[in-house]
Amino acid sequence: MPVARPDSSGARIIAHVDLDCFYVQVEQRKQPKLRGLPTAVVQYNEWKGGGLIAVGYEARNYGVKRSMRGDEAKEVCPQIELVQVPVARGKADLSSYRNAGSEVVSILARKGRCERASIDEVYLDLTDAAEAMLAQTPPESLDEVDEEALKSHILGLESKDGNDSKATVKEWLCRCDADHRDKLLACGVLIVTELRMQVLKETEFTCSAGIAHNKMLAKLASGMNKPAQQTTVPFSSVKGLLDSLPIKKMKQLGGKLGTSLQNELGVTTVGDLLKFSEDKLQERYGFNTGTWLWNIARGISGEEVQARLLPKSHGSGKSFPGPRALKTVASVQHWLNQLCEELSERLCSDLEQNKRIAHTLTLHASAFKSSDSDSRKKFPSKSCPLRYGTAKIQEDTFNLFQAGLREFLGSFGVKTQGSHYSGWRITALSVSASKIVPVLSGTCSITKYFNGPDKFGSTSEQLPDNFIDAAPLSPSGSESYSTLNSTELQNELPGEQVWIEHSMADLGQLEMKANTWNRLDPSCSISKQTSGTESSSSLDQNKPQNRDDSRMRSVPIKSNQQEHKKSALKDKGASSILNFFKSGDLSCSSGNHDTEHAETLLPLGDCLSESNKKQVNIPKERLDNSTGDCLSESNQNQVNIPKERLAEAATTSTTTDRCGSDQIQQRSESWKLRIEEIDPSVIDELPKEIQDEIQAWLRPSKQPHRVKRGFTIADYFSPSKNRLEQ
Ligand code: DCP
Repeated sequence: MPVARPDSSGARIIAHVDLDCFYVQVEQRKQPKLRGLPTAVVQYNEWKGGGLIAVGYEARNYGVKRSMRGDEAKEVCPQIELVQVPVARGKADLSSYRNAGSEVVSILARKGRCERASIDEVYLDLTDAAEAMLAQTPPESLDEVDEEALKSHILGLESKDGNDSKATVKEWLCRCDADHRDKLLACGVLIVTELRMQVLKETEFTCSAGIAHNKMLAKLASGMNKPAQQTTVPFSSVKGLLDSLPIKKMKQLGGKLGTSLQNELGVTTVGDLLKFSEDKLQERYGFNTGTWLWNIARGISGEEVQARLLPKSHGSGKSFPGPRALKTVASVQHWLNQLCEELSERLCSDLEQNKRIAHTLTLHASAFKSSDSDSRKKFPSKSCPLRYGTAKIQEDTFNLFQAGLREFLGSFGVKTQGSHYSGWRITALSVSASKIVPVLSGTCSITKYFNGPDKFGSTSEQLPDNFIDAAPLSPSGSESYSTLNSTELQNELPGEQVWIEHSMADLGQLEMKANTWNRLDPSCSISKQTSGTESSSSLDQNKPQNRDDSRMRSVPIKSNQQEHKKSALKDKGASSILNFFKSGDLSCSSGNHDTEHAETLLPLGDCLSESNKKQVNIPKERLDNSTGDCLSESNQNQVNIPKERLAEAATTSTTTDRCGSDQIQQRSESWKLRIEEIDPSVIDELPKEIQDEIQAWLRPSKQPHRVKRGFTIADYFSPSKNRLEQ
């Protein structure tokens, strides 16, 4: 459920920047001859010309929509240029889009705190820049205002007395008698104009933007005038904007909560919410959600722009629709190996370029039992601590798959010996790496992080627990692709909410749960470098522990808890756990098993560039010796972070704004692709509203929404309980 956050006392200037028909622009930059021509990008699936996933504005003018297949698009626009998404390892390869997005982020981050919300969307907090401009060169002091800024749309502003719109905009921007909020907003308009022009100059991409006093309003505005335009929401226009905005178009109201508001309170627009008191909304939806609803009806949202320039997870996935469903272990393993290879490349690249390490490996799959294709049972997602090196990731992922498969089949009452039962089909696979944190320089170097076998072998709560339980898995195993979507998880997994939210919110501060941080060397002094809310206990730093001692334990001493788990693990991928305890990777080409627990630190070799080799060492046992796969693909996901932003760049967040406006209506109509055709690898990086929609599709079998009773204890015992039960 959404939670209200207090709005900051002063006026903020927030921009939401969204690249126009993003994949198309990337392809047009690659092939300039396509510029100006009706163009669309199609999925890697050639059936009927492939599904369109991005449509250029020239093609939109002919009526081409994202919901169409290539053949259909050709019917309405015979001259359309269809470009296929690049392919690598038999699946869509989004790296060129990711890299292009990173180029844009690098530019936008020059002016303010910057949050990369999806592959082509960014939030900026421009408050400081706007305040500075207002103090030094206020718009009212300008003789000339840039032409591009004069093309801005100011919501609620109407041209008067035959003035052309540019003159009206200029007048609005340069008013001396405007209040402080509007003056700041005018500065925001000028700053965003400049940024968009800079993006165009340096990358050749056009983007659109919304500028407002909070994220929610900025996001609503950015989609209103596309392409290559910007829209501003002055405080005085907020009511007008929200009054007519369909409730389902509002952030976090596209799903069950929005449906409940429609069906049970008769709310059709956000403005309709104004009819209800805060008490009434709280009584109906619980304290937090009630307050949140009351706030959004008034355009109030305190959600901060989080400083996050880099992706919060890496994923690689592929779907196998219809007859292409996988039905043998060998075929699953083949595809998992491909996916892991890609994931490993991206992890190494992230490590090299951004000095970040991921902690958790998660496997998601979609499956059905061949005799039961309508089944609502989901393949459980599985997670374990992530070990670097392609072979290790492949091995661990395969073990996760086997554990998931046993559980999946077990839910049908099928007992398997190994994977001999063959009545299953896999329709999608994806592997992801999450809990990505920066490697701290200084006392806690990456050397220590990766140090040795004791990370997985000497503490009581480590791998076995994580391996089986740490996955964001609902009791029914119905989790799908949203490991990092805390909002979704919040709705689905009340019991796990705290864990998810905590770890998401604190990634940058390295304040993570003990089961993750147990892997850290106890001598590491991270807590001294963090804000330290939980760090000391999480890191177990006070426990005196001699690294040499722990190294000597080639067989870890198991606690009672581990003993207790042992038998269960037999059925749940225990072999991989044993492999974790073996620090020498069998896949290492050196094959030197004598060094299993040696602490010798080898340079990362090919995985790192020369300059980085000096700084980053990884013990032999944590590396796949085929380090050639630890590529140094130049520029992959690299963001040139302006110096002044570096300090901010370590936090993470989720962003869940939704669009409003007519254009947004069009968008939602255009996402109606068939779910089985969606490549899971793309989902995490798509704009949030698309992710939400896909998540909704992934849960078709869910019970229709029934508002939960007893959101708070008070609600549960309140006299209204009976009413709520109706
Ligand atoms: N995308 C995708 N599959 C979808 C939807 C989108 O792969 N079902 C990709 C292609 C898009 C990119 O994500 O180019 C960004 O999606 P947007 O919704 O921002 O749409 P566009 O950028 O293509 O167009 P617009 O100018 O309307 O924002």
